[in-house]
Amino acid sequence: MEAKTIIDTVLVFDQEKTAQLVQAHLDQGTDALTILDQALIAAMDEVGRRFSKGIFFVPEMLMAAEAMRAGLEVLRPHLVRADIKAKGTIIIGTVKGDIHDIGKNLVSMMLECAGFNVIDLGVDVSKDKFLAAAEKYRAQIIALSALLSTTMAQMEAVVAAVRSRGSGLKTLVGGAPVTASFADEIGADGYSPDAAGAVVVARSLIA
Ligand code: B12
Repeated sequence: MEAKTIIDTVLVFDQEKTAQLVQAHLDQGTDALTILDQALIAAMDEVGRRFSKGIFFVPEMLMAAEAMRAGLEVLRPHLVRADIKAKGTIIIGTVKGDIHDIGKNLVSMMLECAGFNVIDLGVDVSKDKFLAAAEKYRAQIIALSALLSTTMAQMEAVVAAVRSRGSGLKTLVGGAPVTASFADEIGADGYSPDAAGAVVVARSLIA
């Protein structure tokens, strides 16, 4: 797969062209996960680099995110894996103060494709909202996403509240600044650096 062309269309914020190229690669037989990793996620990494260097600003990040989303919509049906059906309900959301949702949406999509019942609470979700939803839907797992080092602390608050209830409800954390050692430190039950790994960890937490 020539990933560079898709990366380029994301970097010039072209939603239509990104979607077309993703479709073209699928038509040529490229695996959906390869397109996701080597083109769409790679493009967002470059967007992050340009933001850090002051080449891109928030509007550019947002437009690139929209282009990535257009590509993701084309990929969505191809990420379905009928062979790995699992059971269980997972509440997912981006923590309070944080509005990044691309990674969270990917994790949500992969979990759904793996056969979980996923309740997506969106972004900027408070601790109380996570807990209320877990109770309402009798969830087995609360999955938390954070993309800012400042909002990682929110994860700690949710995990602590879940642990103090001692109800068997599990927590799964992730997001670019989150590490396995941070997850350990705050007492989360599971961590994964990416969406595919989130499925594996979620299954092990429920088994
Ligand atoms: C796009 C983007 C935005 C968009 C978000 C649009 C959207 N709808 O999401 C907008 C423009 C809104 C934005 C705003 C801001 N952003 Co921003 N943003 C990014 C950018 C470029 C890409 C993020 C992304 O989508 N990556 C692609 C996805 C697929 O990757 P991911 O989110 O990491 O998810 C993967 C894994 O982490 C994991 N994962 C994610 N969630 C979960 C959850 C679970 C349970 C599990 C298991 C796994 C998991 O799986 C995913 C798939 O493999 C990053 C740079 C970067 N490379 O991360 C900066 C970045 C995150 N942003 C940053 C900053 C500073 C901001 C702002 C504060 C800027 C400002 N001055 O206003 C605001 C904050 C707004 C807020 N309150 O949240 C910094 C954060 C620095 C830090 N460590 O704190 C970064 C790192 C840029 C940088 N290099 O400085 N941003």
